[in-house]
Amino acid sequence: MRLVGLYVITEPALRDPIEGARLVLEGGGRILQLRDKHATTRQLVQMGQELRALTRQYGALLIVNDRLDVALAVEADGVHLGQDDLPVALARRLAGEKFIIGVSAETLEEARRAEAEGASYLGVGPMFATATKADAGAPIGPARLRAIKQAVSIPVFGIGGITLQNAAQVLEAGADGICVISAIMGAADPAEATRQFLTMLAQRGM
Ligand code: TZP
Ligand code: MG
Repeated sequence: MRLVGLYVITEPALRDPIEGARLVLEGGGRILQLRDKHATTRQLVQMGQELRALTRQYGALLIVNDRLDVALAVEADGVHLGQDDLPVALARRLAGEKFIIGVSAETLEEARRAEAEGASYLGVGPMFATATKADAGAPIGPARLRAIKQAVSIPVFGIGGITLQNAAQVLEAGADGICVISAIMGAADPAEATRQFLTMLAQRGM
């Protein structure tokens, strides 16, 4: 499965991750990330195993945030690493060539280094103001994504404050896809919100 289009991330403060994931999958979402900053390792493994079974049913990708050990333990498709997490080159050595390794990058330098160390895709943001990640910092905007996209050859996803209304700005900057938390997990009907994002992407040929 290609790393493009809609990438939806769980957030337990907004919705139970398993229930949220089920609704996203029902709505057609095919890239899912397990993200829970407060869960214990055991809880992450438990949720990861449930999400692995669910994503398999739908032929969807499962990525685990922060934790390569948990990602490998639950047989996820990949891991997403921030700049303070396991170094990318080390993760690549441990996980092998086929494993998906996503990396958060805010600057051109971080983006180029992540690619050189073996990243599979980049998450670039925050595109816009977001209340979902307390330490997200000031928005870097679609213009930075455009510059990063021109500097690397791996897929680039925009993240942070992305809604149905502003997603076009991110896509017009050259993003291969968009990562969404609150506009889907915080929606009254996450399955319908997922469908709306997928329709918008399809209208752009994605
Ligand atoms: N990384 C950068 S911004 C962000 C993360 C995890 C939060 C994105 O959440 P939302 O609700 O889509 O703004
Ligand atoms: Mg992280």
